[in-house]
This record gives sequence, C-alpha cells and structure tokens, in this order.
Amino acid sequence: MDCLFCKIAAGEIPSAKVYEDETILAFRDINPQAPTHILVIPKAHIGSVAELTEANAALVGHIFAVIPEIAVREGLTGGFRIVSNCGPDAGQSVPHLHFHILGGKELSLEMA
Ligand code: DGP
Repeated sequence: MDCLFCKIAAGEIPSAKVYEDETILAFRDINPQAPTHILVIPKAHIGSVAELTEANAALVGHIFAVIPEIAVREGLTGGFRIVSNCGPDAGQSVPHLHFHILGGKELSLEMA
C-alpha cells in the first residue's frame, strides 16, 4: 500500500524515532506545532479512528500505555495534549491512524 506512515513504520522513509516496539512506533513530527510534537502510530495500517473496532482494543490500549512513558521521557511535566484528526473536516492529512502528542508549552485551548 502506498502509505507514508506505513513506509515510516517499515523504515523505508527515515524518521526521528522516540519509541518503537513490535506493534507501534513514535517519531517526531516533521512540522512541529509545539516544542514537543510526537506522532504515535500502529505499524499495521489503520486509516483513522473511524476504522477502529473492538478488535483493535489491545492495540489502542497499548498506545495509551506507552504515551505516558513517552511524556515522562520527554519531560512533559506540565502536561500534554493528545490529538487524533479523523477525516477531512478535522484536517487529517495522512490517512494512517496517528495520535499527536503535543507539549512543552502552554497550549492554546482553541478547538475549532
Ligand atoms: P494530520 O494532519 O493530523 O494527518 O497529521 C499528520 C502529521 O504528519 C502532520 O503534523 C505532519 C506530519 N508528517 C507528514 N509527513 C511527515 C513525514 O514524512 N515525516 C514526519 N516525521 N512527519 C510527517
């Protein structure tokens, strides 16, 4: 499949990795919106949150168990935000499920 994040997951396109295991990868966003801006993706292709089902519960749980570890390692003591844009109205630009970790400054509360 011609998917940018599948290629990053496979190591075919380089990325600044911050965490990797058998099922997920975290790497720095190429266009950071905050001092710390990391993307967490499953290695297997899932298009977005809209495609998640109960079958993905363990994977999503794993992602959300690793996110706090990354936050500690990145020194995000003041907090952080998790964002997952889903579909065109949300501005999703890469159609492979990803969770943004944003932190390192006081973030704007603007939501829309
Ligand atoms: P979204 O707009 O929510 O689909 O987020 C996609 C993010 O992916 C966006 O913040 C920029 C980032 N991105 C796009 N291409 C690359 C890339 O080749 N490498 C990295 N590290 N990040 C990328």
